[in-house]
Amino acid sequence: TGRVWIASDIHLGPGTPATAAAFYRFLDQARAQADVLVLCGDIFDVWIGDDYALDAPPEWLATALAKFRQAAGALQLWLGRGNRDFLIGPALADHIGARLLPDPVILRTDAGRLLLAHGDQYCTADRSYQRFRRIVRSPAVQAAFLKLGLGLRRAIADRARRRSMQANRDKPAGIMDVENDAVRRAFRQAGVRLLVHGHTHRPAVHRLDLDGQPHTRIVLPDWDYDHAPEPRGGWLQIDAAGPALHQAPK
Ligand code: OKV
Ligand code: MN
Repeated sequence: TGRVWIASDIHLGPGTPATAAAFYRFLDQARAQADVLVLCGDIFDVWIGDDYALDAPPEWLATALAKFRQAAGALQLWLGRGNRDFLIGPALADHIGARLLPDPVILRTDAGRLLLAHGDQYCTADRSYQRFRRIVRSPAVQAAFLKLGLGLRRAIADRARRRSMQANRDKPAGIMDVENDAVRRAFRQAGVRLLVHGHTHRPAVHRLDLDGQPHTRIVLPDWDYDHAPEPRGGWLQIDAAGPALHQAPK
């Protein structure tokens, strides 16, 4: 597969121009240095349907789509969806020249097989989020949502985001992280020794023993050059030498 770069949780949107600029510098670097670029969810902070992006995109989004297309001209671009942009569909993937990935998915790399996931599915202690997830991931509910006009979809999204921010304020930090049981289950089911995910915004390399074998869970960083006290972002590089986390330049 050559050199694979994996990034997630960029949360692109209209209000984060510095994050977008940093991420576009990263895309230029990926075009020059990587063979495959995998984005594994929450690339966009809000996604209410591909039609919204393709019919008359606002300027920040038109720019983002052009950057993705340009990247996809030079390398293979694989697109996973997250808990925010889970409504991304084949129309967007087509438009930017990307391949949509299932979540989770097993990737074969020069460093062996790995399980790639967004990560929200392992946050099983957050029961109210998992309830929300089951509802909005149901195909019937999604089809109904996508039939609504854009104005109504936008209003529902704004409301869901406000309610979620209120709810998260009252949640202890621990329940917003992944659960070890869910991680162990995922390892056993996939039969791999390496799990890569984002979502929690707690970048780290975790080592754990499972059935007497060493396993590794790598958590990707989120990107924030607009609000964080220290700009942050980064990616995982995987080649024959193994996985290596890289920090994006300040
Ligand atoms: C994404 C999250 C908002 C978390 C709604 C059906 C339904 C899709 C939707 C609306 C919201 C995505 C699409 C958004 C993620 C939030 C708030 C919390 C924790 C429906 C299908 F049920 F209303 F009909 N949505 N948007 N949250 O604004 O991008 O992940 S969103
Ligand atoms: Mn996420």
